[in-house]
Amino acid sequence: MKEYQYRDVNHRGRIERVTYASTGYAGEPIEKYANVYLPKDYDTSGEETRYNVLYCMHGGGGNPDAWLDCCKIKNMLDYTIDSGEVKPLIVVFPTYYKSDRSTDPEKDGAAALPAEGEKTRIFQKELVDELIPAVEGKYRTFAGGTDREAIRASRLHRAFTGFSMGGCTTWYAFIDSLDYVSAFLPLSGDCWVIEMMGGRTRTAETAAFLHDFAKNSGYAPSDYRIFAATGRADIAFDALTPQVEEMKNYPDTFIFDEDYSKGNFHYLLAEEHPHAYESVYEYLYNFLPYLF
Ligand code: FER
Repeated sequence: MKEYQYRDVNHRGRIERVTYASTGYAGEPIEKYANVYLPKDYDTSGEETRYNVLYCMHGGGGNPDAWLDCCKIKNMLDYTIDSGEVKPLIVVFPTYYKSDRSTDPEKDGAAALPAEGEKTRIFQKELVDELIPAVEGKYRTFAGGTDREAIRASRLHRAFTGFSMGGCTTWYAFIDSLDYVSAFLPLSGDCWVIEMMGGRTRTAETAAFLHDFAKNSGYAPSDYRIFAATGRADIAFDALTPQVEEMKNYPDTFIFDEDYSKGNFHYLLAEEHPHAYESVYEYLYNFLPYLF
């Protein structure tokens, strides 16, 4: 694994907020925001210049600012783009919570609050019907419009990643939003589609579910890519590692390769890294050149 060192970068991108209308768990109207990273030269690159988009989800208890506040991801994006290692892209930091700041049940919908993993699945509809239209209707991306058809047509230019519960969100993006997203980077989070921590507790069923879904999706293995990662000192290690190993048993859908430019399925295992944003942004650094 390539480690990332902080660098002084003179040509930097900037962060803007996008607000959009959504609904709470009881269907009540709410307003939310996402942070949007715009790469250097976004304003001067010209009307024809279009940008790939990476959606980047926080972990449990987080908010749209968590990634930006908890690790050197902005410096890493500025550096890799300025040095030419990574093609300029837009990175969006949303939240799967129904409020931007609080996970307090009193504010988030009291007794009817869904379980944490379920919230990350409920988010998938918001992603396609509310967040992507708000972001990609505003900025110069490859989406030719904001309806589902236009978002589907530009899926090769859209990736999704997340840390921990954001990794759980990423597996659900694969299952529920494959029509709209082509690259998936679950970082230190396993797939909870069978049950909570199912990568560890229900390994075979989790992998079989993912395989059956992919097989029946109508997409060929070359139409999607999965870049998973964690560290040996991470609480997700015991869940994600068996899940990945089991998924390797289905090479008709998940074509594993150590080389990120080959196959469609990759696993980066860092030696000592714990469960932290400061770990996972380095995994992203390793994967970024291969996303689009
Ligand atoms: C995992 C390990 C930990 C995981 C989620 C967590 C989705 C979440 C921990 C927390 O929010 O405290 O494999 O997978």
